Amino acid sequence: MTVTETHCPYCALQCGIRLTPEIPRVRLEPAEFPVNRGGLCAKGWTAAELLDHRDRLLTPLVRKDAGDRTSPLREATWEEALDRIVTAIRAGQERYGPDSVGAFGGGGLTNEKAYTLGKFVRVALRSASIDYNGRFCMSSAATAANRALGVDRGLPFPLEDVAQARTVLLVGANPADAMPPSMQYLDAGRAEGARHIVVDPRLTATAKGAYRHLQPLPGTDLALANGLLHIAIREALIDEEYIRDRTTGFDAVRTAVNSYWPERVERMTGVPEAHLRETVRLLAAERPSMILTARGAEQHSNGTDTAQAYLNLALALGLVGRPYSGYGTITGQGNGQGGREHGQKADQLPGYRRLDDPAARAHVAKVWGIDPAELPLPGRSAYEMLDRLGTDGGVRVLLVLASNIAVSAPHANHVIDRLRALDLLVVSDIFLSETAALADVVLPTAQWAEEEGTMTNLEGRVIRRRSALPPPPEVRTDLRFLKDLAERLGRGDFFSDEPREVFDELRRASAGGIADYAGITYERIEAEQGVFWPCPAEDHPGTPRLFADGFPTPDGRARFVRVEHRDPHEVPDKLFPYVLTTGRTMQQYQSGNQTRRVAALTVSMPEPRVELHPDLARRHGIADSDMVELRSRRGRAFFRARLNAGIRPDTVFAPFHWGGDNAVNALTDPALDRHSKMPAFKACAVAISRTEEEGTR
Ligand SMILES: Nc1nc2c(c(=O)[nH]1)N[C@H]1C(S)=C(S)[C@@H](COP(=O)(O)OP(=O)(O)OC[C@H]3O[C@@H](n4cnc5c(=O)[nH]c(N)nc54)[C@H](O)[C@@H]3O)O[C@H]1N2
Ligand SMILES: Nc1nc2c(c(=O)[nH]1)N[C@H]1C(S)=C(S)[C@@H](COP(=O)(O)OP(=O)(O)OC[C@H]3O[C@@H](n4cnc5c(=O)[nH]c(N)nc54)[C@H](O)[C@@H]3O)O[C@H]1N2
Ligand code: SF4
Ligand SMILES: [Mo]
Repeated sequence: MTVTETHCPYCALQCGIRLTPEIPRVRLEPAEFPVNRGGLCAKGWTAAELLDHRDRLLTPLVRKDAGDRTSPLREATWEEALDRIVTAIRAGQERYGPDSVGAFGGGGLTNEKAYTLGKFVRVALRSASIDYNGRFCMSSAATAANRALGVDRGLPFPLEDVAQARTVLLVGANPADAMPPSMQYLDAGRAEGARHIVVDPRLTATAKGAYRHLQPLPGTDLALANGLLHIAIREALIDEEYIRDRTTGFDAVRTAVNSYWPERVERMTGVPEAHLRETVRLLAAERPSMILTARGAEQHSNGTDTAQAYLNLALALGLVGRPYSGYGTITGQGNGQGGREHGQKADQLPGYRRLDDPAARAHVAKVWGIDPAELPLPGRSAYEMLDRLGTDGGVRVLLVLASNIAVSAPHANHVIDRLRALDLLVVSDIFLSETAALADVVLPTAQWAEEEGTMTNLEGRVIRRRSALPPPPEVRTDLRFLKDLAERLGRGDFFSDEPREVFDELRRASAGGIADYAGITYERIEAEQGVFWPCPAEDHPGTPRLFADGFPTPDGRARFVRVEHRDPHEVPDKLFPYVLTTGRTMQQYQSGNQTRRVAALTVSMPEPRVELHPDLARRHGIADSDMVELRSRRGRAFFRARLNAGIRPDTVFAPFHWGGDNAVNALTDPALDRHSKMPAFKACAVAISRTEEEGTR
């Protein structure tokens, strides 16, 4: 019996699992990997169910009548599917120029695939049009970390360090539902008396076990952070020596936070002054301490500045680079970290290099064997690209790999309209997602247990995804599909569909960059249970902990950045009197295209529920389990009510794992953060009412 040690297909924790061949397919068990240590959540336990699921796409699909999207999808050969794609690419580029063909990628793709997709768009399509769903995920925290620390590695320390911290401030993070096995580290700390302060408008499972729950109005986390720093300065809790020796720019921040006095911050956020003072005192005195943010703080039209405000606080307290201390963002998707390093971002080349940096262009062009002048310039960010699909100057032919944007993009009905306006939509997926259902060509792709490659987890640990079984006969990996397509475009020689070969090229392309993988090999990953980047040489041990000796900025110092509170782009008014915030439930994953097909998960979480405070519900005559209609300026959606005394009475919460009438993204605000281009998923204005309409599912 060959046992395959690999990792869960879903979130960034990348729990280790073991697959053993068994009739009908495989047996899945948790492995003793350093991150999960034998733990798995319900999604991981049931992941193998999808390998031979009856809904699985097993052949390419094309429209019965090419060019008519109202005609049904029918099975096709790869030849026919690729021909249709190539014909549309040629026609589009001839008529509208190279940038009219583009790609939308995903943070679930292996490093090899994300790298190849970025290269494919620049080298085979010679187009600037590529971005990916990570823009909707941790782009705000990434932008802030790059500004402050010169590098964006979600956690700059192994997850196990969290157990050693005496104080942890968790801002807009709910790991108890989003990464259940990670709770063993939080729980270990709590058992030793660590104080955890959870900042969330809802009393979550994470908040319930914490020392303190702060319940701000959504979108006021920046004011909260500036308020905490204000108190730290007033009470002489800041680390003057650290600020002097290891940072620049503090004076401007000191001036900026001057006006965030506690009474004012209490009014802005709703968090009592006493809790503000207690939080700073714990962070400063009960060390080591950590500040961790996740999507609750970051997915706002001021998300970058919000993450920045927490970085400012962490730096002022002298936490960053000290043992079991510092700032981190909890990355979300399986390869959310690696997926943001190797070039599927509009402005990026492999190794976290910048596409507009001449030295970076020269280095990568050399590895790719092209003239640097051939490389396009940076393109548009995810929502900016989607917003212009099918318009003058916009993308006309779009390839979507590993994202279900018809469900997960903000202002989803508009995005669906734009997808319909394309000349050709190509979607590669495992199942017919809501996005694939709109496509002209659908391509079936291999699943996690059928492919080789690497993923980089939330700690910056590069790990291996291993194949336990072959994909079904007519199913190809995304690497193979991209190579096949490149061949037809006359650029096949530049591409490989052999993961190891791609990884070796990625290592060379990333060498000398910020995310340097040069010293990482498949063999080392296996022998060392993952290797932490940066790892510039094969005899380099890798870097589990960053910043002990300095920061990768030109002067080696971390940078303070002055940031000010701004109201969310859309605030409640008479017509839309409540704040809608959105997020996750434990049993479902993302757009739900995978987990909604797993029987055990759907039984325990069959439909989305909107969480309402009982007082708010009463005011609208809503009882638990009633159907509720939510309306925003952009659309409406239906949810069954769940009364929850632990949520703010002015705020409602709904998950985004469903489409159609239950799509919360029909409501969300696509206002973008001006630095990261992150949409305001976590705050828009809505009206609520009880309804007899059920909506479809
Ligand atoms: N079960 C499950 N697990 C997942 C995923 C999944 O879809 N399902 N997705 C994975 C991915 S890609 C990601 S990015 C991570 C996300 O992981 P998290 O960021 O932990 O998850 P969210 O539920 O999006 O948001 C966290 C919390 O933010 C709160 N919140 C909302 N608005 C605000 C606000 O304005 N301020 C503050 N302070 N808090 C606010 C919400 O109430 C929520 O409890 O999870 C990963 N893990
Ligand atoms: N309202 C609201 N909206 C949100 C969020 C929120 O908190 N609130 N969170 C945002 C965040 S953080 C994220 S990360 C996004 C996620 O949203 P999406 O990008 O839609 O994420 P998934 O549902 O994981 O989509 C991945 C798709 O790729 C398929 N797939 C899986 N593996 C592969 C592969 O290897 N190759 C190919 N070709 N396909 C594959 C899956 O079946 C699935 O259909 O949603 C964002 N949208
Ligand atoms: S926590 Fe994430 S990686 Fe671990 S089993 Fe659950 S979904 Fe998979
Ligand atoms: Mo995410």
